[in-house]
Amino acid sequence: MFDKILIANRGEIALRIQRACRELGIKTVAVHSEADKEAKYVKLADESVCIGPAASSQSYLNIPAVISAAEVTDAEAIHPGYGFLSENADFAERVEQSGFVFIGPRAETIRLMGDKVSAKDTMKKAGVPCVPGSDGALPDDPAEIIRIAKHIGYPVIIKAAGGGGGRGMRVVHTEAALISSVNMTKAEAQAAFGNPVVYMEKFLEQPRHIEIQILSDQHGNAIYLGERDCSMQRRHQKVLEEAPAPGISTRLRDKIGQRCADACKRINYRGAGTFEFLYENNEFYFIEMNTRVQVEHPVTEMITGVDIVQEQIRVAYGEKLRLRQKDIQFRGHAIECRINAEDPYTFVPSPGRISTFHMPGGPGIRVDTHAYQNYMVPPHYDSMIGKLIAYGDTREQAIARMNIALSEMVVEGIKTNVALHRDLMNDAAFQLGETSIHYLENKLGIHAK
Ligand code: MV4
Repeated sequence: MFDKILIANRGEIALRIQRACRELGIKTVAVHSEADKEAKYVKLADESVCIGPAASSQSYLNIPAVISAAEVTDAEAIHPGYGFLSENADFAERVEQSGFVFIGPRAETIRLMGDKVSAKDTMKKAGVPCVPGSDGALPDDPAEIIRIAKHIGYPVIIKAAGGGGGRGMRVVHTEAALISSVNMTKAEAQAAFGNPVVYMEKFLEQPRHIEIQILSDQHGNAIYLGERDCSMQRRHQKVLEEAPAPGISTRLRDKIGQRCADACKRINYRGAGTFEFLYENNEFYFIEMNTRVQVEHPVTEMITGVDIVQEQIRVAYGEKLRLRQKDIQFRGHAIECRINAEDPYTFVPSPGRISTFHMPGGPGIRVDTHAYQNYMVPPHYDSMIGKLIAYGDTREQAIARMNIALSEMVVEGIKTNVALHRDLMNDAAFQLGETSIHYLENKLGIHAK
């Protein structure tokens, strides 16, 4: 196994990765910005290196600084976590060219999935069901674009190949608006991603966002770890996630999961990955693939007993997957509430010093956080300060335990979104498992474009 891993991230995921390393007997190197130098997870690592000033662009996104830190500490591999450089194909390439192992897929796989047109094309060919739409990129000829939209049927959505995660999209309801919408989306895509390529899909009105977790090794083995429902979101920021997704049958899970695992084998995928789907009228439609560990991975860990971060590391080292599909049992239900330093209803960030910090516990409760009493939440990064995960034999028990845990949780000195989570646990539609990607924004009275 690796002797030493550098963790190119911060916050709760940096601590989560350290824990996985420690259990595998691997030494850890934390890299941090000047704003994070006093954080406890930095002190907990075997070694730490300051890689730059507070601004992410000069520290956590600074590729030469991260690689130099790996060189001076003699680390063998780099774990990128989520966000920052985790899905940067150029970074993965430079890591490997510098002689380190990138804990994630090969650079070419990241690049393939980063381009949403090639990702969709690849998955369609691999037998993964996709949203009906244009066959690849839209052509230039307006008459041709009009013909494609007519064939799909309105409303349609125009998406940038270089986008993803909600960036660079536009819904079109009528033929009259089509060509100008395509042109505007292309111009925005060129400005934002340096790539004007766009594609078209049928616009699904009230879907749920359900994703499939996979693990794949470099020896032709791939398994699925079931699905997560991530529909509860606001402005493309997930608020809470759960596994399994309410109302998905074992048969449907196995069918879509096996399609994803087969696709991984076909593209010789390496590591952990997530297939993102829209789910409407009992059908899954692939939209994007994420080639990193995700924030919400713990709900899958809770219902399968698999440590996804440890498996990422083992697979990156070159080991064969130790688990076969038949070894994976889905048991119980898990919900994750993302705890953010922000106003619970305006969502305005609320950095500052945490004066009181009391975390809940008891059966089925897991807290993934790097925060503590007196911790200073820096203003420079994402506002998430931790994740509260509740497991139960049933969804009802997970909700009941989450309610108790939220009532025990005390975070003072900054604002948090705990009140929103308390509200959601008692929301009738949530309790029935009857929400969609638009539910929370409607509940909050935001009528997003
Ligand atoms: C869609 C869609 C409806 N129909 N595609 C937004 C994020 C990006 N990953 C894909 N997104 C969407 N694609 C079709 N054909 C609606 C969304 C969407 C969405 C998707 C997942 C989670 C939250 C969302 C919020 C608004 C829109």
